[in-house]
Amino acid sequence: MSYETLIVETPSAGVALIRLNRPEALNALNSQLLGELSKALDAAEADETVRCLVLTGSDRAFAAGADIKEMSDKSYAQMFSADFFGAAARRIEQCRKPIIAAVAGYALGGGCELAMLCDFIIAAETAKFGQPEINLGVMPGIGGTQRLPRAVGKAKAMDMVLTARMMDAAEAERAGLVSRVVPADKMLEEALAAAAKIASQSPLAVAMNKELVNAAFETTLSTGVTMERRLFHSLFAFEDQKEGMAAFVEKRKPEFKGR
Ligand code: CO8
Repeated sequence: MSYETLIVETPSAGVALIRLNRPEALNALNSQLLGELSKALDAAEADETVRCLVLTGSDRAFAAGADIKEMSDKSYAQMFSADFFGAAARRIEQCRKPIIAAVAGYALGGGCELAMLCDFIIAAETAKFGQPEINLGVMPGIGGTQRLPRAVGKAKAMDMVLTARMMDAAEAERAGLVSRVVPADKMLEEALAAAAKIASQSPLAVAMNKELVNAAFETTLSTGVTMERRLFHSLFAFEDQKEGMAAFVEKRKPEFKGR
C-alpha cells in the first residue's frame, strides 16, 4: 500500500517502521495523515509476519500537534459530526500489536498524545514534549489531560497543560513519560532493536502482556491481579510456553511459533 503522509518500511523480520512524513508542517496531524495511519495499522494488524511496530517522525519533529490550519475554521457541528480524530485515536489505542514511539524533536499537543497512545516511548536527547493547546484557546483532545497525569502525576501534568511549558527528554525520563533517552543519532537504532527483541518473543505472550499492563489503568488492583493470574495460567495452553521453558532448561534460544 502506498501513502502520501507516511513511509512504511520493514527494517527487520517482524518489525514494521512507520515514519510520519509531512516535513513541511513538522508532521502536524491532519485527517489525511491520521486516516493513512489507521490504514497502516489495519495492514500491520492483518499481517502475521508483523510482530511489533515503531512509530517515528523526523529529527526535527515527531509531530508538532494536530494541524492547526486544518482545524482553525471548523464549527462545533463539523467537529462533532466528524467525531474529529476520535476514530483514529481509538484505532491506535486498540492496536493489539505493540507500538514503540521513537521520538526526536517536538512532540507537542496531538503529537505528545500520539506518542502516549503508543505502548512506550524511546526519546532522543533532542525530544521536547508539551501540551501547548492552551496557547490556542483550547485543550488537549486526544487523551492528553488523561494520559499525561497517569504518566507524570498531577503536578507536572497540570503545569504543562496550564502553562504550555515543554518538558525536555531528561525531565520526561525522570518523570516517567519515556522509558529511555538516547543520543539522537542512536535513537532509531535503539527503538528498532527493542522492536526486534519484542518481535522475537511469543506473539501470544506479547499480546497478553500488553493487554494486562494497559488493564492496570482501567481496573482495581485485585481485579487486575486476578486477570493476570488467569492469563498466566492460560499461556500453558500454548506450544510457545513449552518451547520457552524447554529452551531455558536445554540452554538454547527458544523458537516461538505463535501457537
Ligand atoms: N499545525 C499546522 N502547521 C504547523 C503546526 C501545527 N500544529 N506546527 C508547525 N506547523 C508548521 C508551521 O506553520 C510552519 O509552516 P510554514 O512554514 O508554512 O509557516 C512549519 O510547520 C514550521 O514551523 P515553524 O516555522 O513554526 O517552526 P519553528 O521551529 O519556528 O517552531 C514549533 C516550531 C515551536 C513546534 C512551532 O511550529 C509551534 O509552536 N507549532 C504549534 C505547536 C502547537 O501548538 N501544537 C498543538 C496543536 S493543537 C493540538 O494538537 C490539539 C490536539 C487535539 C486535536 C483533536 C481533538 C479531538
